[in-house]
Amino acid sequence: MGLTEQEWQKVMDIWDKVEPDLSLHGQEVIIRMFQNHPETQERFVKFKNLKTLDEMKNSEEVKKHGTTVLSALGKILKQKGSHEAELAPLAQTHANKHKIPVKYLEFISEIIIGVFAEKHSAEFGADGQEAMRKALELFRNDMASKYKELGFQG
Ligand code: CUS
Repeated sequence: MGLTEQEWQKVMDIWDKVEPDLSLHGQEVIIRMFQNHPETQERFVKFKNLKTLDEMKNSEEVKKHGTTVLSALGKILKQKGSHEAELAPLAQTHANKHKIPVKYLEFISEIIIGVFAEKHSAEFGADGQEAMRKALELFRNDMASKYKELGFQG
């Protein structure tokens, strides 16, 4: 289930490309998420009212949330699996407050890989994508165990 040192290195390599422009990447991820999986948009009161693609693109809230999501994820990935301290509070709020099922975390993981691959096709090849997929799986599995401890079916 874990990643090799080389795989973590690939994850960090792509993160280095993404990090200088977290808000742009985050915005794309959130917008694509809402477009491909409209049910996810319903989870957030502040996003429910956004109807058109233009409204989403112009929304400061979407940009802000995209940055929040990717910075949280970046902090976790940098722990290379020893992410207990970073993950616990996130699991807590997502189980109890936002009620984000594991399924939605699967959606967002695939979208993250898709957006990064589009924006950085040269640096983020099949092996990099595979490494990132494994890292995000690890993240989701640990979120799922925490959800269970907290009594959230997820
Ligand atoms: O906010 C947060 O934090 C989360 C993320 C992580 C990674 C956990 N989210 Cu938000 C999520 C989601 C969204 O936003 C949307 C849809 C789905 C999911």
